[in-house]
Amino acid sequence: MTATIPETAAGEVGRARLRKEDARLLTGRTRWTDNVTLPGMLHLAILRSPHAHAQISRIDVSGALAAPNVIAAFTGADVAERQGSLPCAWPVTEDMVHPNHPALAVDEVRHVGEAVAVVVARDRASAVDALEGVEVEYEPLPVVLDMEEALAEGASLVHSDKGTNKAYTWVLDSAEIGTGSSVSAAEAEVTIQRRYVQQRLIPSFMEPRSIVVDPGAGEWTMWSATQIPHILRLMLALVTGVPEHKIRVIAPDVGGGFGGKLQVTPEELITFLAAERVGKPVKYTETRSDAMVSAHHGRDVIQDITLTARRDGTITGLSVKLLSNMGAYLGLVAPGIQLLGAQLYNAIYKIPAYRFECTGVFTDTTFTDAYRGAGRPEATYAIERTMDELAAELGMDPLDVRRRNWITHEEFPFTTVGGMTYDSGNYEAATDRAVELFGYDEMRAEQRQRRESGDPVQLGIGVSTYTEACGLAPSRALGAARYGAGGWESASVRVLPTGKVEVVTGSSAHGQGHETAWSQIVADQLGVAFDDIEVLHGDTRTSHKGLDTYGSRSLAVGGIALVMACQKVREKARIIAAHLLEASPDDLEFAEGAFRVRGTPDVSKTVADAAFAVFTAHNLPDGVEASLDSDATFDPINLSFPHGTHLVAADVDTQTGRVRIRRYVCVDDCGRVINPLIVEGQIHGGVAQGIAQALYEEAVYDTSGNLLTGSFVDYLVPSAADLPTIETDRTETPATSNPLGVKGVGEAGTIASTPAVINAIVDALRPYGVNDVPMPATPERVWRALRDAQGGAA
Ligand code: MCN
Repeated sequence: MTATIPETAAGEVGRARLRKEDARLLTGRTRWTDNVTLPGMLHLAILRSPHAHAQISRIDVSGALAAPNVIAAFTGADVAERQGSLPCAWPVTEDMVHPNHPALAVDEVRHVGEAVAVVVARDRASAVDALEGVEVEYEPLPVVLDMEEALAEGASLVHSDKGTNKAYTWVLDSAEIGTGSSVSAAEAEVTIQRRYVQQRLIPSFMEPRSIVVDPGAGEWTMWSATQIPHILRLMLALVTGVPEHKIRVIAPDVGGGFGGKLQVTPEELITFLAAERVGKPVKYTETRSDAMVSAHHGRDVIQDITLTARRDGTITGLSVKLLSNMGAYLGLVAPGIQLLGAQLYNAIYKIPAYRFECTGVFTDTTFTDAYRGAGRPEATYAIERTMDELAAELGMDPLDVRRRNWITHEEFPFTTVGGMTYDSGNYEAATDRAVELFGYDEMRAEQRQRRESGDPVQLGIGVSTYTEACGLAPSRALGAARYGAGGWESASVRVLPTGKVEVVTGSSAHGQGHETAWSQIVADQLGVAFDDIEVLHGDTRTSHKGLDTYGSRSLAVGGIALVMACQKVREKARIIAAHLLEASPDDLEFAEGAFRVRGTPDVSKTVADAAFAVFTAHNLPDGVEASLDSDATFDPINLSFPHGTHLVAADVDTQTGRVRIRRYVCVDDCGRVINPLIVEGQIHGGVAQGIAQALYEEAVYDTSGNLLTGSFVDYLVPSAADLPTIETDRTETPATSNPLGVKGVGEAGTIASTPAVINAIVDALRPYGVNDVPMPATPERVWRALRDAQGGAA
């Protein structure tokens, strides 16, 4: 690694700058995919399966073709050869069962909402209306929704040709990888055994997915509300056979993704196929109800966890067995999602023995894939819930049982039983600060008092001391995990003749504020004004190389590529400035955006001076090319490991089951911070999503596989009014694996918050015999948990 923090910083990094992208986003002066309108553009509507599993015995689109304004209508059978299979890029085991995933069902449907026919019309309303003219006869087949039933002998099969509903089983054993002993040998004075269920969630991005495909004259352009324009282009080329250089993918401003737009979707391929058939631009914009049944879902994992410990609270072993619902098909990275958490069940603790096993299961449901946190919220939930159970079993304070087991700050770098090497962290500092802000002792005193007085509204205190692994990379580690791509990121810096700067990044922001943060980094690196920097992204023509945005990787990987590109620009500028100053490059120092000869502070040349000299090229040193532009690619040596402590005070009404979060205090550590305002916003959004899982959101199917929560009327995304004030603070323990010392933050809030909330509820109700409440902890469920704990007499 060669990049370093600049000799002098202009002080942009660390400033709480308002986001430069917000003016256009908030006033609507931007282009979302659905605003893209092209001459002659047609509109597409999709007929979706009402059955969870059925044979398509007859399908006829002639009625649709006869409808007004309809240009084309087709079925899966019509494109059976052409459509190939949607990709899954993470074959986690050699023997993983990988069924064909058609964009349009050909002869069988496997979940409600699967696409079966397409109508292309002059306008959207005509296309939607014409769907009524498509006749489909289905022969219903047996439906399997429950993962354990799906794995049982004689279960009906989602893919009959595969002979099994098991996609894979993946194992990590500390005794085998040499990071610990075997769990079977672990000393067990106390054993805590629990089953936790991560309910199915629906990533509720604000902007539904939208796609426009222009076939050009063999020069394809796809606009898509996607998180992954680069991966999408590559996959489109592989699936359709259109040469990669003939495909341009543009992700204009994208209204949120949360992992839900980390996908090569059936709808993208269908729109491509439609444009190909009609030879004209075609647009598809989904309704919210379409999104709920067809965009991939998240979580849906059953976790069996066993923790052994000594009576003094020291953990001796941990084993975890997961069932992970894949849904009907394998999403782009779905099989690997739980693997992203596999090495984090051991969390911040020193654990001598560990075993992890995950089985992926097919069911007749919408396919699942990444959702904010992806594997890490699941891991954190299970271990942080179990730590509280251990504390309760031993009569210890939940914080004390954590303190007894956590890695102390002197012990970093620390290689965990899961096989990761945490480079830096300070769990003591974050926890001490959270305890102080929260007033932990006073809260416990109030809790005691309310317990003693028999207050019908009990106070619960929830703790979550999380860490996570993000900054998705390094490429070699991803390769070792059989992931289909690398983990590097790229950046280019172009200094224009007037000294203004264009930055091209391979990351693809969809709400994270990269234009602002990247400008702050470049401003400091080059001594250029913040407003003189333009960040370009999301278009494979301007940014031809990138691996996009997910896994809280953009700053810790893409941001470093940017630093490296800036450093190359500075070195080129130094040579030109030295020439203009008639000095040796080695004698120059760079400060406040200018090169000066050491000891001669009055004469200087800026990066802008060098840029103009490059533009005229009248007076460049011999052998120096007329360019200040630079590219860089960064592939870190390690992931980054943010951490923090979240504390929740919840009032739980023992008569109604209602939970009210009274205080939410979080102290997070994402290393060096580029923009504190963005970081705080990310934590706020993440915490809101984690609370949503704990208290509100759940995708529910009926026994026939119909999604009962198919709109926002039934799928409860909390509003600001449902959420508490989130009190944030930070500690800063720089990462040692990158030159900026940064760690990711995009998912941290979600990962930390869910167990903190449920721990608070269970803590309130423990005196009543409650030791778990399923998620989402609705008033009814809390009330039932209380009633069941009291032998049915609440
Ligand atoms: N940042 C910073 N200092 C740090 C860490 C981060 O200033 N030490 C800033 C970064 O510069 C960036 C933002 O925080 O502007 C998030 O950075 P990072 O943690 O690198 O995460 P990514 O940019 O890669 O974003 C991905 C992450 C993920 S995985 C999900 S899911 C998610 C999230 O971001 N989806 C989001 N946040 C989201 N925010 C919005 N508005 N919409 C989504 O869909």
